[in-house]
Amino acid sequence: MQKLDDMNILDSSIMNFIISVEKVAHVQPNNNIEHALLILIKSGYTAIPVLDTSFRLHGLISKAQILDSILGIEKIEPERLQKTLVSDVMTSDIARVKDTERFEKVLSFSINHPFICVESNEGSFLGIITRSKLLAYLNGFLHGNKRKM
Ligand code: 2BA
Repeated sequence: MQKLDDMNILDSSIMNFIISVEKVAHVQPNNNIEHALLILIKSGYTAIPVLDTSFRLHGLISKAQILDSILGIEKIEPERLQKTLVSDVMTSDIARVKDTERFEKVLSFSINHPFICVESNEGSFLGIITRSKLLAYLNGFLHGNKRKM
């Protein structure tokens, strides 16, 4: 089979795959983790981005991190839900790229990350690229291309 990089797919604009900011569930760093847990449960997602009021990306927060943070020595301590802030629990070690990044880069990030955050050059959060969108595109491309060969 022809190599993928001979087909220019690795140079595709990543903006073809973005889920734009208005469709992305998110919380703010100064929300408490009770609010974050409610958003996570209602949206159905495992983890979502943390954005400030200027739509700058601070990190991501997951159900597992929240549950871990309310775990006491021998019991769950739900009273911590209201007292603890998202900024105390979130991780800032996330997959993030600029909107000018190449497809190849997000594809390699998606091996270890279910979604990748996309920012403008000025640092505004633009949206996310999910592993499923990348795989769907790759699958369509390979099948479409196979038929042509
Ligand atoms: P997860 O929450 O672990 O979700 C894994 C996959 O489960 C999703 O893959 C999707 O196929 C399905 N899924 C989960 N919750 C769903 C829901 N409420 N409605 C429909 N399908 C649902 P992807 O769509 O590839 O998303 C990968 C990851 O990207 C998600 O991982 C989540 O962390 C994040 N994500 C996706 N869309 C998002 C959005 N609109 N807002 C915030 N985060 C999003």
